Amino acid sequence: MPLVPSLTTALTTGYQAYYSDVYGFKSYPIIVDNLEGVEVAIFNKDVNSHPFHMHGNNFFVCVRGSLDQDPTKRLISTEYPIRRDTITVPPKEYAVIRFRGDNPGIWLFHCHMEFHVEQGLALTFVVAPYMLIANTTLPEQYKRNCDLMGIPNSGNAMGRVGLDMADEPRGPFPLSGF
Ligand SMILES: [Cu+2]
Repeated sequence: MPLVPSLTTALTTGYQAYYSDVYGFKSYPIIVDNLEGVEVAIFNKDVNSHPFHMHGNNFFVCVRGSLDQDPTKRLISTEYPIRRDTITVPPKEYAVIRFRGDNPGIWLFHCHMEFHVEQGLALTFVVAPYMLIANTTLPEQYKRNCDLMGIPNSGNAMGRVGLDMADEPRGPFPLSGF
C-alpha cells in the first residue's frame, strides 16, 4: 500500500500529480488525460479465472476470446458492446475493454479475488488529474480519519515532497515462465 492514499497525493503534489512516479511503483499508476480513450487488453495465461473490476467507470467489452483462437474470430461485436464494471476472464482467454477518461478520479482496476490484489493483480488509473485537482476539496472528515490512522495528509506515496521516492519498495514483478 502507498503510505499516502493516491487521492491525497493527487491533491497535494501540484503539477507533479501528472507524474506517475509520485503515486508509487506498487500502485502501478496509469495517467489518463481528460476524455482520453483507453483500451486495456487482459491476457489470462493462468489456470484460474480472474474477475476484473473497475472503479469509477463502466467499460465497453469489445472482444473476448481464447488465447488459442484465431484473433479475427471475435466473440463480441464492437458495434453494440456491452457495458460492465466487471469482466471475468477465464483461463487461457483474453478480453479487450475500452473506457473514456470522463470521470476524474483515482480508480482501481483489479481482480476481485482480494488475495490476488495482495499478490499484485491491480493497477490504478489516475484520470484527468488536473480536473480532479480543480474540482475536489477533501472533507475535514477525510483528513481527521487519516490523522487518527496515522496517515499523512499530503505528499507522494512515500509521504515526502515532490518526486523524492528514495528507498521506495518495489514489486511484485511478473511471474517467470509465462
Ligand atoms: Cu484473480
